[in-house]
Amino acid sequence: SRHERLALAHLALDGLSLGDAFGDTFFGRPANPDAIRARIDARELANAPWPYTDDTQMALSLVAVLRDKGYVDQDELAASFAAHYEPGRKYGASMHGLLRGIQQGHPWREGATSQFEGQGSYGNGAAMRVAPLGAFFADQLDTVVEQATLSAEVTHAHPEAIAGAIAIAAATALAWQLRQDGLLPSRTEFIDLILPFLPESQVRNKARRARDISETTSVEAVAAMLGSGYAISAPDTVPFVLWCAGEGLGNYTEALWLTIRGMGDMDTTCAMVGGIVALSCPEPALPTTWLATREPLPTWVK
Ligand code: F2R
Repeated sequence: SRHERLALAHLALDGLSLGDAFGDTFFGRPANPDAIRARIDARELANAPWPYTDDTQMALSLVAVLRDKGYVDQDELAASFAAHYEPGRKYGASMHGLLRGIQQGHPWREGATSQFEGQGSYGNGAAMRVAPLGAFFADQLDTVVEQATLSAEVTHAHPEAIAGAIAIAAATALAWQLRQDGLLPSRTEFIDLILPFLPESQVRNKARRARDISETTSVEAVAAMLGSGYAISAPDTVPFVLWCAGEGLGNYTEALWLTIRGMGDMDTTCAMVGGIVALSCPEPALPTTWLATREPLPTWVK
């Protein structure tokens, strides 16, 4: 039922926003990887509150549109992104102009397709917000692919950004399906299930590499091999996220501690991994003490 779908979308939203807020507490600190690694080794959490960023802010709109419409109404989604645009949430550079343009009445499609001299954005912003959509349509993978594409197009017209969104949404849906079946696959098996849904792209090629990396490889080496989002692009972020999610299925906090070791775009890698892995965990999926430290989500998405 719509009610059950929405409950799954909210679980993914909590997993995503908690990952986003957790990751952001490591991000932008003095650029000293050793200090960050020492905190990770000591499992040292930042003091409350943990503010969330653009990843969550845009995911809230997606959940609100799914709640109200039951599908991705692109005009509604664009309007919601613009209505809830908060410039201080650390959006990707091109989003400011795009969302201000929509606020001023410019058509979203024109804005999205004209980004970067007509290429469209291949940033990771379409993938970072999409896990709740994968959860909402978790029992229908073809619909996940179609609706993830529609949700991406509103801001990210580049095929790589769309492939990234499909990958994260499909991973979330599959995480839920596998849990329903009582299965906890290996990372290799998990990524193998995602690959058939991905269009030909760098994201897919690198996801295949993520599937095939040997079991003894450290997360730091994987981040160096695949990229962990320093370029904040979909191909530089999503394959690493699939590797981390595949390794961390069934254990939310360990999945995030693993992901954070990869450094890079930490709020966004953790948001994506958190959204996926939340759907794979036994209840309660998320640590209540961590949830209590995250900035509360606004009431308009309830
Ligand atoms: N690191 C950020 N945001 C920057 C924070 C700036 C500032 N310090 C602040 O505090 O406000 N994280 C956020 O950005 C990522 C999501 O980005 P999104 O939504 O995809 O944005 P954008 O600008 O479209 O793409 C990101 C960058 O990718 C490069 N790029 C994309 N398409 C390109 C193309 N066709 N050609 C060339 N370059 C392209 C550009 O550098 C874009 O700015 C998330 O990590 C989010 O948390």
